[in-house]
Amino acid sequence: MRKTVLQIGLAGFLLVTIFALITPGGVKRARFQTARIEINAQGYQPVNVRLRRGVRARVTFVRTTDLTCAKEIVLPDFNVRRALPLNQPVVVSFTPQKKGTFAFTCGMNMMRGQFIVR
Ligand SMILES: [Cu+2]
Repeated sequence: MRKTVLQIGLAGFLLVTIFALITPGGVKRARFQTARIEINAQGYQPVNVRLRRGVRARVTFVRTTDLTCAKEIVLPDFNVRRALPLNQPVVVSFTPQKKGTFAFTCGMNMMRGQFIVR
């Protein structure tokens, strides 16, 4: 068994990394996908993040500024609310089960980004 990294690049969107398992029979099965979102003075970077349905996602949020109100991260559709200490990466894990767009927001629902699940 070997772990490989497949990278999917989509113009204007974050590079999402899919970690795949290659079985002895050569069948590729995605095990998890990762994304990294920085919260800086411009807001969420990137603000649109593509994910694949049915694959566990590990999304790292790292807040690098004190200039915005985004001191918490909320994923309402996935029952996630986490504090974002300055410069400390916070990994949120969830599995998107449905296609669609799913918001991530600050604690007051003012700053918004979205996961685009396909
Ligand atoms: Cu806010």
